[in-house]
Amino acid sequence: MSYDYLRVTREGRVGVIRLDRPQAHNALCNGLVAELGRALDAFDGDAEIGAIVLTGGDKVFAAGADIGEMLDRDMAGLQAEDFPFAADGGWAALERCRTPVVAAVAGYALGGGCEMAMACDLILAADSAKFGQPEVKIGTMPGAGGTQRLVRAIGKAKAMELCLTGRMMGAEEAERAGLVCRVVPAGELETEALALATTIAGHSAPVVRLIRESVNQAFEGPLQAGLTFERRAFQSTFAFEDRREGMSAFAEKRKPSFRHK
Ligand code: CO8
Repeated sequence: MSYDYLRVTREGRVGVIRLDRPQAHNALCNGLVAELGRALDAFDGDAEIGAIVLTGGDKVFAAGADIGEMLDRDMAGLQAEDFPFAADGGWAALERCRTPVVAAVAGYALGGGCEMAMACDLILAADSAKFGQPEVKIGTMPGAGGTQRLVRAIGKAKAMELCLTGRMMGAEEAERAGLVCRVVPAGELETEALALATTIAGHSAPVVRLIRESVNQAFEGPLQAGLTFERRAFQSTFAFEDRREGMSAFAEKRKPSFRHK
């Protein structure tokens, strides 16, 4: 598959997608989002891929939706295609992707860029990362999860401040607030993101799927429903050979060799 706005590679069992539209600070034009959907779907359907890294450039992860493209849009048109769940389905592909996606963020992750990182399963940040929802400054508002995922990730107080003022939050603050799992020196972001994704991809894929869905239950739903979901998911790992292999390997003091990767 060839791409105009992405660079797509693979490192062992990790699929790497790099947003590559540097002249527009990786603004998320429709073409880019459509390509992202294709790349994600391809990796998600590939049994040889156990995790995905989504990253951008050194200075910008993504500066949000493409403002030029949006300038002359009208409400009826956006509503008809349910933008950003556009007809080409790019954004929806990110929402439905079941392979864990690590967002590796250096520089600006703003507006739709911040929302894109938050739609991933976890965010690893370079110390240069800056997160924000500046839509209010251009007369609009977050439209792809900014007012929802940000609140769940960092709480109402800080999310409200960021969305109402457009202020950017640096990497250290983002880690303290719980938006990112870790901050690493900018020069080590790629290596660390690959290491993180490789660790995930080395585990049993069906178990990883259940853990991911269980954590998302906590993020999305009420506690009792989440606890029940988790118990059932835990119990169902006992249907996998990989569960027996993992525990046997521990007892025999050797590394497990998981069958379902
Ligand atoms: N859209 C289009 N072009 C952009 C965007 C953007 N979001 N951001 C930057 N660019 C372009 C600039 O126009 C400029 O192009 P040119 O060189 O041709 O003039 C080039 O990228 C470099 O930008 P700057 O000169 O502004 O670079 P600076 O380093 O001075 O500033 C900033 C970097 C701070 C990132 C600045 O560019 C900026 O503030 N960008 C806009 C950020 C923003 O407002 N984002 C929110 C957009 S709205 C949104 O995301 C709604 C989300 C709804 C869901 C979307 C799903 C896809």
